[in-house]
Amino acid sequence: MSWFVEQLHKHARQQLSIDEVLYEGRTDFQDLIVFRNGTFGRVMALDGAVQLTEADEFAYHEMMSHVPLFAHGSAKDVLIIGGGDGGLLREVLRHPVERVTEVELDAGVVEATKRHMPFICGDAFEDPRTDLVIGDGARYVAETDNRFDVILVDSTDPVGPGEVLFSRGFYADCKRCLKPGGVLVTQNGVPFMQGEELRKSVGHFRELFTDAACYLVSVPTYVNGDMALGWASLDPALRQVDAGTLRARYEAAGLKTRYYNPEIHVASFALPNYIKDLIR
Ligand code: AG3
Repeated sequence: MSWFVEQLHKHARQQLSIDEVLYEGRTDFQDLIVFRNGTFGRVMALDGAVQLTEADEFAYHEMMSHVPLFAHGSAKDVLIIGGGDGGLLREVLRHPVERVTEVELDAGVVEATKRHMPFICGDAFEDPRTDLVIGDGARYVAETDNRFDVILVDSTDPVGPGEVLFSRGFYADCKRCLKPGGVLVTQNGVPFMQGEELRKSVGHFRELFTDAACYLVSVPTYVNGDMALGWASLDPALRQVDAGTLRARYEAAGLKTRYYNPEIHVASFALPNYIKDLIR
């Protein structure tokens, strides 16, 4: 049996058995592999880091989309930075949004996942509300005149091409692109292992936005603890929407979800003390 080794950290690694390699190569920006694993189904990794698996992608994609979208309640314009596999786009499109702009740097990620994990995006890229831009997300938010209710940053970790998506300048540009009452949500790593990353991001949010926080999601293949999703908004009330209001919105939307529900939405903002201390 051969093993895929994810070495994100100096003293800890994750190993997944490879049943079959479906694709392995180099895009214009990064190394990309898609393989099959007996427990997780199809797995996609970039530069040696697991990005998503067939079995557990629902947790991350549902929490990154439905928490900000149900908190907002009437988002029309959504921007996704990254997310080339289309899983997040798929979840966002389940809401009555008017337009979803997705800016992905690496066309190779879109192509490889469309081909080898087509069930992730379904027909999301063909939806008339979708506007896929292949380009640099940091540059996009620095230059565009478009404004958004919700901005979602579905990035890799802050090494390689994803690094700029954790900078203060990038977050400031995201703020510029938010409509009043808007919210920014970011992939912020596993705080037990990547505490500095979360501390820095939330520090920038605090300087730039009215409300700065993070919430948690448990994704089996993002190992060594819960993952943090950063939350930065211009309206503190968005983070305080109660479970009853969320339930009414969730039921009106008629969504069937496997991770998200209004109770977990509220609860995901409750943080263990070691994470509270990190972002204080
Ligand atoms: N992007 C986030 C992957 C982060 C993995 N990092 C980690 N385990 N520390 C996922 C892309 C899915 N659309």
